[in-house]
Amino acid sequence: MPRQQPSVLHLDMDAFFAAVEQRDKPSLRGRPVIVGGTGPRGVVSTASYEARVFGVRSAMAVWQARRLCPKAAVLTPRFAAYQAVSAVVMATLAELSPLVEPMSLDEAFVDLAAGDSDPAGLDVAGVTALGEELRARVRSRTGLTCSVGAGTSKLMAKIASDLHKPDGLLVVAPGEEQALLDPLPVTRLWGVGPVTARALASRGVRSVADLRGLAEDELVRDLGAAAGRALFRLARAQDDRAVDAERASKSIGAEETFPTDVTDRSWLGAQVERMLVGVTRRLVEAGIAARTVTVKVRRHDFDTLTRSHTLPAATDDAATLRRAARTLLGAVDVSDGVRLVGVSVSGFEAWSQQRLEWEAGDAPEPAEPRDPAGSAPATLPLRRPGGAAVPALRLLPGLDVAHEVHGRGWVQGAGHGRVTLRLEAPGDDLPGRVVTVASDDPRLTLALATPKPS
Ligand code: TTP
Ligand code: MG
Repeated sequence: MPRQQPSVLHLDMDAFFAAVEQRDKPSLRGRPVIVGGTGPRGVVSTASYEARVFGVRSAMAVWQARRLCPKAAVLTPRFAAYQAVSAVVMATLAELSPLVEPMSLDEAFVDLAAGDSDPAGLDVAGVTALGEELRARVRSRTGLTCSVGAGTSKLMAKIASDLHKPDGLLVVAPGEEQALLDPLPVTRLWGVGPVTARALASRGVRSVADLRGLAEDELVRDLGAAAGRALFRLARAQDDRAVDAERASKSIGAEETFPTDVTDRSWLGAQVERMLVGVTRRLVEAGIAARTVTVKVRRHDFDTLTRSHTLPAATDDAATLRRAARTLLGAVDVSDGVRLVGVSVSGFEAWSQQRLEWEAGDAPEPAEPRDPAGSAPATLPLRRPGGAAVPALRLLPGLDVAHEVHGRGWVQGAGHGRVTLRLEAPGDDLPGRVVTVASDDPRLTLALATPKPS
């Protein structure tokens, strides 16, 4: 029974990592900001809207992004800060309903009908008012904007939150679903990856309306029973997936069905690697690491097999996950043709420890005890008490520091034995001034926010 009310809500923070950086670094407000890997092969996690104007996009190489937008501040991610904001957002959503399904740090579905709101209040006017109230609460509690969508299904809610982004709200009235979907590209539907999109384009299918021109058995013939039927239904706004508070924690994966049987192993390997890029991104977004990699292959005769490998330690490192997936796929016989490949990761662990090590290199244990409640930032000395520099402690741009004389700030740049600090810190309203000190200045400490124990 499809829902009669727009009671599925989806919230997604705007330019999430970059927005947190602009909030915590007043000098960057209104300016282009790129958050990503700062090393030579770094990739953009996200960019502020000021940087997107120049064409900077998630997953682009940082060198390319810098070329498009040379004025942008390029910052290393501060996961602890993002996770703290995420906890506030998820708690705000939990006030609406007990049924919240987090999809990543900055995104979640809510089933409003599972809450104790008056069912009569879940009409378009009621959900609109609720959505505006939610957005106001998120803004006042986090200082950040989000976009909210609602509709009669997860599909509609997710598409709606994206359509009026940033800082928008869209409630899709029951009955309006098809009109909204029809002009959108098929890639907006779940499960339509680049391979499927190309196969559909070769039949002249680009929009959802075009897709509705294909009969169900044509789609089933091209994509297999499961994917073909699912796509047929999604194109008609038929989506009865429940909001599931438990799902998020089990596994993250992607799979794609091909229009023809594939025997080319290297092509299959390339598809798995492509899907793994998205899977790894979702791991990073969720702030977690995975221990187990699973590859799934459906053969021409619909015989499906899965192969898993468990790593010695949980990781969110793309190269490690790729090696494991490649080995797994290499052990599968594909000579008779393959209809579907998928890859997923599971066995999650909180990222915190790994991230701290990553941010701090091989630094020794912090000299000062960390606040066990996890709220106060711990600091790491840049020199051991005896005076020797801690070589692996990297002063990456964007990280929070404290200087005995100059006070709190963040690393704007470092090199040639010097580090430039911007003297402003989370909670400040006005831009701070810039100072340069020696990078082995014993009065300088790196402030690593300690994540709350999960
Ligand atoms: P998104 O919600 O996809 O992107 P966004 O919040 O930055 O921008 P908007 O929603 O306004 O379009 O992802 C949330 C965060 O996840 C993002 O801020 C950074 C991280 N992320 C990555 O690390 N790599 C990626 O490729 C993407 C897309 C996101
Ligand atoms: Mg977002």
